[in-house]
Amino acid sequence: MTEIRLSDAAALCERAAARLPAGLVFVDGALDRGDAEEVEYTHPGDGSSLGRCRLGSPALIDTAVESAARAWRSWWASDPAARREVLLAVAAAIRAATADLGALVSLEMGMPVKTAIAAAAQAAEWFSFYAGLTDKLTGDSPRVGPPGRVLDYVERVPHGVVGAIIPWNGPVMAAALKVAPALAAGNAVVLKPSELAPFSTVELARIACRAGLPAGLLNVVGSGAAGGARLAQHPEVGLVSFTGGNTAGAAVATAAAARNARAVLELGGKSASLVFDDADIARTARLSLLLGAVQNSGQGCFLPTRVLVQRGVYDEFLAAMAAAAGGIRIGDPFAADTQMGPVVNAAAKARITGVVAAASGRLVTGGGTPAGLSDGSYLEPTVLADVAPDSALAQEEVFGPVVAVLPFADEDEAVELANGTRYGLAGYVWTENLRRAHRIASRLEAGNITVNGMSALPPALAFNGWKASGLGVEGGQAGLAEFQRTKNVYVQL
Ligand code: TXE
Repeated sequence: MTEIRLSDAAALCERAAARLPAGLVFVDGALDRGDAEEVEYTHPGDGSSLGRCRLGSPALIDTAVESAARAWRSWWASDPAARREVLLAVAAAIRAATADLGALVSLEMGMPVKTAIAAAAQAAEWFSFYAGLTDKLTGDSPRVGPPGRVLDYVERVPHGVVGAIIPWNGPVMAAALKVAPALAAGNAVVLKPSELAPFSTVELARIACRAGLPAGLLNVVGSGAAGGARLAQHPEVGLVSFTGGNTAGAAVATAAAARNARAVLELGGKSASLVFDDADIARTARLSLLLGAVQNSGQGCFLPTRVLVQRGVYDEFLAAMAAAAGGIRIGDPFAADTQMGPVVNAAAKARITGVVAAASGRLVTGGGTPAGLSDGSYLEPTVLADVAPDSALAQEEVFGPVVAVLPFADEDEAVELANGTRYGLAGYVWTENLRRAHRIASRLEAGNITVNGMSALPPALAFNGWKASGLGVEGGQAGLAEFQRTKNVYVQL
């Protein structure tokens, strides 16, 4: 692979466009053009056309599931060390292709290319981590009777075919969080990316296949809600792992429950960031803007989009956020120094603009289109202060570059505000006081708490949404167990 110079944005964009897969379906190791409606794709960075592609129909989901059903049994019957080596080879192949994978993500949904490349490298880490668990799968042998009389053992075995449904906001990482553990547990995967950003995951499957992953173990069908619904309903799909919004998540969970299949759900969030008066205000204000509104243009479920600031430092904090906003480099997602790209498409830009216009609260910075960026779907990082805790902006996910700031007096009020939404995905605590950090972390009703920063989703962690934010875990040993089921064998000796 020729060295890709990040300095040449136009060349990188052209290279990505030249690498767009010719089809949105990859089944049984072969690229296939879809058989459903045709979609016109555009690059959100400048509105340029990426061409027209056909989506895959529910019938193609059936074909992909049949292919996976054929593949998983021989995969599970193979030597664990051999499975480990295959997944290590897949990880290495992803690592060698991070620039191309990252560029495809930038092209299809506008993520700044450096961030997208780093996300592809993190996806490789997930494959390496789970490769290492592939030959360490264990069971139990409970003592259920006198020695020599009875032997009981509990095996942890794969579901067989796993359905994975992901959103558009970080498709390569969203895919890795599901595909790597599912394969390590012995399953085959049918992956249904979002119809808004299907290209990078088709390429991911092609890379895995070229690296030696047997055909049929990772099938990708670029499709819309109908394809996702078919996958969730399919009788051969033992577990559905879904990442996306609450509405679609509920539909998936209902379809799975109707046939006693398991569903793991990673849903939306309105995660609170609690800034105490002993935090480094200038640093915390800048990071709060970067993490909540600039990063992926605020299009992330676990981002700190609700910032609660102790009253004594409230005005200083807001002034520092406004100052930080002035220095953000917004623009071409392929430019190496870009910090913030466009939102995913024009419809999202219009929706988010409407949310800001209707929001209660005082506009501190942003709210419009950045100067000189009328092509594409760019928005300024936007901060609204004095937001009423029970208002729509404080309660509902925007999924765009908009942060709501609210004041609080003391720890009790901060915790009450933080826990005051239907969500429970993440929580952030900014303080130099160690006891306070752990005291607050223990009181927040969310599955993922961070103190003084944000993690890059290392594969060993347990990422899980509480309340309306999800069901089940992704990452670590707990995430592997989600892709297994137990079989108890009782032997009368
Ligand atoms: O979601 P959608 P989007 C959430 C985020 C936001 C949403 C944005 O909170 O709400 O995702 O992504 C498919 N049956 N998260 O707009 O519409 C659809 O084709 C089966 C949370 O993509 O929910 C797509 O592939 N499938 C997350 C996927 O579901 C259906 C991180 C998601 O689509 C379907 C990122 C149906 N009825 C975004 N309807 C987290 N918690 O980690 C749609 N789909």
